[in-house]
Amino acid sequence: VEASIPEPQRKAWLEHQTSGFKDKDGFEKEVVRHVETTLARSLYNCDEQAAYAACSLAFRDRLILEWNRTQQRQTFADSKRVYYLSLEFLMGRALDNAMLNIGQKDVAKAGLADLGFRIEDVIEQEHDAALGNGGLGRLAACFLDSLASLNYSAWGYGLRYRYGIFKQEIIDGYQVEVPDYWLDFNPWEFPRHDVTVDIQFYGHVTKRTDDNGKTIATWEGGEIVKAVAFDVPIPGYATPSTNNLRLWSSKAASGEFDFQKFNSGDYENSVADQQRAETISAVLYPNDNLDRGKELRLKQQYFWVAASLYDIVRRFKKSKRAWKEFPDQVAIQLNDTHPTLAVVELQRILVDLEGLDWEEAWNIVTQTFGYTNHTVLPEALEKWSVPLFQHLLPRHLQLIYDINLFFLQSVERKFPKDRDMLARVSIIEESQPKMVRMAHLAIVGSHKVNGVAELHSDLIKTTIFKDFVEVFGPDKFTNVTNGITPRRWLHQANPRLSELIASKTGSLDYLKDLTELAKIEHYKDDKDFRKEWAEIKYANKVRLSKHIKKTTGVDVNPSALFDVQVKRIHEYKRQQMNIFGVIHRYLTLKAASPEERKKFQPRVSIFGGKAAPGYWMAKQIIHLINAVGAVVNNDKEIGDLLKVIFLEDYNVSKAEMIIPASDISEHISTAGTEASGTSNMKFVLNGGLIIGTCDGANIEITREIGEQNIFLFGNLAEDVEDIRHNHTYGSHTVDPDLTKVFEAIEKGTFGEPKDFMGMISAVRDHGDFYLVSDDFHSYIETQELVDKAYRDQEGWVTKSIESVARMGFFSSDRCINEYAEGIWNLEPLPIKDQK
Ligand code: 6GP
Repeated sequence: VEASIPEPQRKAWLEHQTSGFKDKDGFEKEVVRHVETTLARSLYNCDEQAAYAACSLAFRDRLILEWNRTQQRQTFADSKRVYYLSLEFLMGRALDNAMLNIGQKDVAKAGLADLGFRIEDVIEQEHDAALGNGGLGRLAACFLDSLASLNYSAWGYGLRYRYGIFKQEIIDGYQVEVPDYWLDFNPWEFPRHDVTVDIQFYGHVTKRTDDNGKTIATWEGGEIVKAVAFDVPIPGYATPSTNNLRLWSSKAASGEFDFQKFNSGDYENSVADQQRAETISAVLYPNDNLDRGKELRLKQQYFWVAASLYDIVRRFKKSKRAWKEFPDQVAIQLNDTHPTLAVVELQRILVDLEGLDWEEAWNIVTQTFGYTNHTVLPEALEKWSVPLFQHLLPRHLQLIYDINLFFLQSVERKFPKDRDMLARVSIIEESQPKMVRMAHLAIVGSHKVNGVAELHSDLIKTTIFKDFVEVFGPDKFTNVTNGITPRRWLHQANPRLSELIASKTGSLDYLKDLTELAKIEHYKDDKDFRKEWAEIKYANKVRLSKHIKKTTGVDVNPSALFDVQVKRIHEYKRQQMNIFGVIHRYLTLKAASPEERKKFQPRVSIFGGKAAPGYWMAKQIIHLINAVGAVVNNDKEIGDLLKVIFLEDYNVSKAEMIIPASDISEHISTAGTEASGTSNMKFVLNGGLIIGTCDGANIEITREIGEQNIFLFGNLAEDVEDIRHNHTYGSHTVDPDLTKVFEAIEKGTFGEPKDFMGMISAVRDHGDFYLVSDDFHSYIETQELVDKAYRDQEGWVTKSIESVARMGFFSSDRCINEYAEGIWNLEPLPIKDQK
């Protein structure tokens, strides 16, 4: 890079490299400069918000230099890149992460203190970048961190939503959604007004035959919307590598407004096009594990995919390579089926615009794409109606029909006369109306399909994609167990624990190779180490207690057992079982004598999570949790023995505070429904234990940390189907303890019973699809084991230390290396003179 700088600019460039802040004074100088010039404020008028802004701008300046250099390095190397296409990136805050990854948080802390600020308060000013719903979006964010930290040439592509996931307020126990104005001040994005792509919708297709007898299809008419790039730098940890996340924003192709309409006085309509266009990137659909089939959503998908592919192809074409080399230069990962249109769009570019033969083009396409499935829930498997496709993307529908025809012909050759097989694997579902099955298209268009934990990857092969294993053979299907970045989820969220670990492993290098954690197991009997371990957990609980007091007004005792379930509210995740269990505990306590009560382990049951705005049952669950809290928390007889807390507006930055404060966390999905889970990994990495079902990554966590360190319960995935069948056709009786819980609710113990009848009748009258009653007894019993284990504090600390020591496998670095080797065929780009 340096050698390529022209001589006249070289001196200035070299000086620039050494500018910035080498120490606290240098940092302060930069902050003051930004306050006074960029923000145009006087230092006397510098509040925490301004300090945050100036501090971010100072770090951003440093990031930009490395970012530019990384992009140049990758361009010069001209080696393969991976593009991670995700409709969600749940990034959380950027400043703390940037300071830690660059390795200058200490400098900032001292500098800010000189200026009269506490670094924690400054960090708190930042609004979360919440462009995602839950696990799928947060995984994408962890992957970006690992890709940069491991020096892979990688870009993320997503949408720049003007409103991310809504803010949740709890009013009278109910969830109320409030828009998320996150772009008020966002120093972490760079608009690239020069990087734009015109995206076409609607219109029609004409076909003609050229001189060689080849059919040429042309997509004409319709409307054009402009995609504008916004770039977000992604700093790697302890490396200069700074990758790019490119988010697309929509704008009217015609400019700000229609001059003709404006000049004729039609002001309202003069901005109509602008507003219509901007709607595309306006909001994130707030559904987790659910597909609603709305036209605007399909528009979002095509808009983002078409802009991204145009960009990727433009970059490839600069290298002047032959098309057949495309898959050697480009790997594209589909984060679930949301970007599956990319398969069709690349085929369209190659065949319609670049004139390649169908076969040649299709080979390129299938070698380029990989598809990750994140759920087996049928309500989340995307399908789009054929008439909608026909209207919005007429040429793409034709291409899908062609792709399907060739695919079905190949199936027919392998399974002659098996009409049922053809119907089952077809990309088109023969329903009324016909539907395009996006998962089928993604499988047919990719060279690898992966699940996100062992059980999940097995399940997709034996259930939803079974036929495809027969068609393509088993090697196309693989597993990559999810991981999390230890930088954010240990070092940043739990600095004291990170420091303690580093004092035993010798350095912070364990953040680059998480298997180094194993070293701390040697100290599990060391008295001082154990004491400090327990103290850190307690301090984290004190911090959370203060937050609980501030936000809910409830006093909780930090010495009580903190039991946490934070995640999206969903019936399959079974928060309803948790709150029924809490009610059972409350009834037991009420029935006990004051003497007996003393024997009970005090507990704080903490919930958090958003319900999709249209998900009635999930909202009812939130309401019940709050209603139970209102009664239990004010029951003088119960006091500290039980508290029930619902934390409002769970998001990434709150997770960073909540997770380190947990003693036990709940991962209690009906077996076979939670593809992996990733918060399970975060909790254990922070020294919390787990109560959970044999589902998703819980199984692999158990294998790594040992059965003695986890509280497993409930029916197994392999039995779920039979049990459900029995609910419908056999005799279904509700567990007696659960019946008592229902009776208490129906008596009005927690307010108006009819508000909660949906949850009760789902179990009692509608087949109990999620096996709440079947698992209830074993859940309650296992919670009693948790109480008992917690009373043995020494034993508990041993479990906690052993668990953390054995979590090395669950780093997203390991996970990304597996993708790179097994799916992308990608090597890191080595950096000379890296520390
Ligand atoms: C989620 C899965 O529910 C979760 O188990 C997994 O850990 C996460 O993906 C990351 O792999 N799936 C979704 O959020 C989703 O919407 C379509 O899938």
